Amino acid sequence: MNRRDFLKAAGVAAVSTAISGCDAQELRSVDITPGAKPNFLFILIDDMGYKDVGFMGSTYYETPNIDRLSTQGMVFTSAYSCGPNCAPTRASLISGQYSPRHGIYTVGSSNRGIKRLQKIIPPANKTTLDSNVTSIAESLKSAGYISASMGKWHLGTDPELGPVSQGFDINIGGDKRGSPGRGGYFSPYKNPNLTDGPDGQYLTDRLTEEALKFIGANKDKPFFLYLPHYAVHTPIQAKKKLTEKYKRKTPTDGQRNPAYAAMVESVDQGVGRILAKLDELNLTENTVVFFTSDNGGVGGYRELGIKDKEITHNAPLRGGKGMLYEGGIRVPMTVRWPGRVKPGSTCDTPVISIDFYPTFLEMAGLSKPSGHTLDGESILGLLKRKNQLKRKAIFWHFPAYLPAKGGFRTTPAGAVRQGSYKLIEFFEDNRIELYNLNDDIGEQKNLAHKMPEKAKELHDLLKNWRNSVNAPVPKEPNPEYNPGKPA
Ligand SMILES: [Ca+2]
Repeated sequence: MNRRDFLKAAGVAAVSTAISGCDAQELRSVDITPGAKPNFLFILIDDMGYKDVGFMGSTYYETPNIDRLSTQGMVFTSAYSCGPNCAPTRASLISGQYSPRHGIYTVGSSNRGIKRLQKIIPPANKTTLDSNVTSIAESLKSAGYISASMGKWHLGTDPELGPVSQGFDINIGGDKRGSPGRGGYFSPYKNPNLTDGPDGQYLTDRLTEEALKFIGANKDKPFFLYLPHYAVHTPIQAKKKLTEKYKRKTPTDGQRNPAYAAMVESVDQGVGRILAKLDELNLTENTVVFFTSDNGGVGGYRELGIKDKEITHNAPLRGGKGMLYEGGIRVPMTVRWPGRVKPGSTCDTPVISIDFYPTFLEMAGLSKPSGHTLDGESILGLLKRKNQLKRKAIFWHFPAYLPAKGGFRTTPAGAVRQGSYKLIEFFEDNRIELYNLNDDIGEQKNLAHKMPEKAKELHDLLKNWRNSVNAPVPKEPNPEYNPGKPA
């Protein structure tokens, strides 16, 4: 049975049973030659849900190129984003740090939504990444890499706070905004960092073109291509012909939006063209390709009693973008590195956005930058199936409100995952929820009362971590809180 059939048969959930980690059996020892620097191609899809690709079990969306990529490398079934929405994850990726260190907890302000329903005052949120952070691009630049950011940046605008300010040699299309320019996905884009193409050119295709040009122009030097597509974030705008195709297709597993499916397929076509380019230029062997998302899919609204907001469907996961339930933070992820990573391999060890920075450094044989804390751990040992990670747990801190129709997608919260257990703490009322993801990936059975010792163990871990990173926990009552007041 191939992996896709396995995932289908197992309903995806069962893949997380081997939570202890990747198969320890080693592939073949291909040691990294000191000084040999691989290229890095990092494809980051915006808002792509855990099950929005074929290799994670979707039968509605069609992603043959991404699926092929996944069969040539390792799939991580417990990959997480640092934030349940865009900006915090991106800041963590670029800095290698958990959100309390860079202060970007959410998108925009931390008190979004109806103020009279907010019980506590959340800490202020930052919307830009400090230029004094030693970014991954700066670390790679000092080792001779040329780097480009192509697509959504969302952490500030050049020259002070955009990709170039953080060490990227090239910035195409990225600034403080979290969605495409005023023109949307079709040219004229009205994006100040992207020249318009021919009328009607599709943004995903354009970013692919730019990626192909960059790879061609830099085939002889080590490069880092950060390709954070604007897709598949709103506005949901797709090529008409592709949309028509999905209109004729029967929805499956709650995935039913033809235009969104077409956006996913355009991403897939772009990935196919880029992989073909690597083949053509004989760069495949020496290029590590990462594919993942910045947060969960826009779904999980039905549980909130909201029917019309769901764009994709994250089942079997609970919730979606903007929540610390698995649907908001668990993402698809695959890594390909021919000769180093066994084709068709799977890893269930939890990994998270901050792990990429140290992974790049280890793959390139570089030491950690001085004076800059890296919170993650290199996953190279997992990829080579040599060793497990040293850390005990991973953490989230989201002290912010995110609105949903008449209420909230989330209230301020934090979370920890240790082994198969995950604890979520909601700061408004100190409510604790504990789940065993091993047999409850959908987070339906709160074990907090049944397993008080386990709950305390994880809660203590979370509190200790918050102290270690000076995470601000909101406690102050909101004087405007007045749920009885008419809207
Ligand atoms: Ca996002």
